[in-house]
Amino acid sequence: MIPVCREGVRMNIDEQPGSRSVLITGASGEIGHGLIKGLRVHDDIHIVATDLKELPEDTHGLCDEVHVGDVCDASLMQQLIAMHEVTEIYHLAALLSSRAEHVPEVAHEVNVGGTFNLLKLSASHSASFGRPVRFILPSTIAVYGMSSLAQKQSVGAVSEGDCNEPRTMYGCNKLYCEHLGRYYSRHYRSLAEDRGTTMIDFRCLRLPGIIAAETKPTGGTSDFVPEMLHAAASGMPYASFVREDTRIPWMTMPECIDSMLQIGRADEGSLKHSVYNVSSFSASAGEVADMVRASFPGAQIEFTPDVDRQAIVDSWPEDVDVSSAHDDWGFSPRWGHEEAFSQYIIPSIRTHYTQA
Ligand code: AKB
Repeated sequence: MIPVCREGVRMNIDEQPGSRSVLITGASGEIGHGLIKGLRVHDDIHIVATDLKELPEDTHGLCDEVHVGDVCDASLMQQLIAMHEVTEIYHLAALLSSRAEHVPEVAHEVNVGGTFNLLKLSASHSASFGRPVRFILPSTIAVYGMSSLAQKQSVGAVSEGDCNEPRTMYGCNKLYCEHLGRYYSRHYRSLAEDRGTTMIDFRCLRLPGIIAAETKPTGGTSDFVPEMLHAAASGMPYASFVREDTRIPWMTMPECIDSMLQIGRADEGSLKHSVYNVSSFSASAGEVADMVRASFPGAQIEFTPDVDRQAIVDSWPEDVDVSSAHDDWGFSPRWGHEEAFSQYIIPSIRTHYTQA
């Protein structure tokens, strides 16, 4: 379907009549869990969640509708978007970096194919309903690629335009999807006579490693820190697959959810870019192990690096520059390194395993 919006008129989703209808893909994953809870606080939001897997009971009950299905199934996605008159999409479904290196072609199909389908359907939906669709995509520090460990250790906090040479399929997929989103929102069908005004409002966050107390990640290469914490809290030994000096940027899950909601609500006029770095602190595996041992004195942590996974993390930056996110939409981490552990990670993970 061809977009038929009015030439020169860019409608802001926040000025539209009617309530918000949000589609969340990959909703049963770690971020979906927190995002559904965060969005539910607003009574007037209609939440439609979809995933290949059934949602856990606690989040299922917070959604207006849940569909078990594949994000690559274009007719299912079209049906969901049209039937629920979707105004916003949080597209979380993806194969993460470690999983994707086992099945790179499948990763491409899901990570790129799924995003492409949704962008195309959003453009067509916004045209037929005459309303913009806000499209929020989590991207990743995996879009960066350091050429050597020496570069990683000397380059400092990288800005969005730096070192965009990803090593992994996941990083390549996400970098391309960032460009696709920007293309659909700013240049879609730029030579077509009837192109009208694009009505995809695309916003993207480059997330660092995420640490959650209530859920455990799977399939990522930043999993060494959350795995270490969950093992210690549940009294299990842990062998880290990266060296002690391995450093990347991090953020806690509550801050990740806050930043997704914050960019989702930001005033369109203030967003100078479509892609923003976010992060709260930078820490090495060894520094985290020290904090874990201080809180769980019996913790058994050893370091037995896996050459291939180590190479992936060595290609990611030690830190990212978040000044654009701060300047354009007010991003500010809730906690620094020590506070993140003392105020959220340790108490929440203790509670989680006490109640389990
Ligand atoms: C992964 O490890 O693949 C993700 C990421 C850093 O995007 N957690």
